[in-house]
Amino acid sequence: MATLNVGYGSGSSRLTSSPSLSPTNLSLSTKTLRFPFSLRFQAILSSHSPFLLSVCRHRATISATMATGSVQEVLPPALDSTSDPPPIFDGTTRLYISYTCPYAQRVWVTRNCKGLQEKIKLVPIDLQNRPAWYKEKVYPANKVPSLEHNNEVKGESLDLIKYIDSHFEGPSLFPEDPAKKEFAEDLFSYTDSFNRAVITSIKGDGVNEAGAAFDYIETALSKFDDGPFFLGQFSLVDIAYAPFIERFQPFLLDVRKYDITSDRPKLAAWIEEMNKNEAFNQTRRDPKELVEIYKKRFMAQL
Ligand SMILES: N[C@@H](CCC(=O)N[C@@H](CS)C(=O)NCC(=O)O)C(=O)O
Repeated sequence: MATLNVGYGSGSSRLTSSPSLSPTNLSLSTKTLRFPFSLRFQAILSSHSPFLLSVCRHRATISATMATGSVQEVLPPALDSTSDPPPIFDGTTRLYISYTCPYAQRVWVTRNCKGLQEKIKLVPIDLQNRPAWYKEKVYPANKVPSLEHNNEVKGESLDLIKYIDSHFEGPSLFPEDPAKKEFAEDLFSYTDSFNRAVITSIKGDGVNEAGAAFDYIETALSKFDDGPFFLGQFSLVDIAYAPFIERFQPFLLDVRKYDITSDRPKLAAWIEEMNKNEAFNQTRRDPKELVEIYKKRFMAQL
């Protein structure tokens, strides 16, 4: 069974390997050390020599979509009600996140995939003890994620991943092909229904809604056969779903004994590919922590 519980736990200050490090993880870390093949390097190569890029990609046995995580970023501690604000609107591009928010994670992964770790500064917020200045000075909606760029602050994760992809350097994470573009929009529109359906099952005592939602995903993953991702090749659509599936899979397995990959070979393959994506892995939490968060949030209401 493919599983997303690889266990790249991250503390508030640094990503560390969790005690449940699996053999898959070990090989991923080795691969990272052996092939420090940054996306920025790939972007330079692709503009100068697409052929050389493809050779390098082949040699490194990692695709552009998996590569950016090769630099292990030291993560800053989350800011809380006692923390001073950063020097807002000083020209720095800042991505305000919470380390445990799946919506913020979408934007964080996009930033990592494009190799923008130095261009877009992460500003983690402690949502449980939020600094007042965040609502007052940064983002009146008082949610994460938000992006401070060019003297403006924008929100909404799906808008932000598209904004970052089109306004910043790095490999494009969205296809040109009109059929793929159209399907991408359908899948973006489905994300909220997908999350609602699974959460309905999580709150209830059956898995009917979740099962139907994962069947929809399995069918969607079958549409293009030029790769294991939603649009064939890796794209923003994968980024939109990954943080949620990262949470749903271990929760449903642990609490409902429901394996989302059973009889869903496309989903199993997709999860396996996502597990190789270092840009994503660098944003992940220990699955046990994610299960506990969901138990507290949803099962307390039962
Ligand atoms: N639709 C928003 C949802 C963002 C969202 O709900 N973020 C949560 C954290 S996961 C939040 O900031 N909650 C704080 C609050 O609602 O007060 C998006 O896609 O960015």
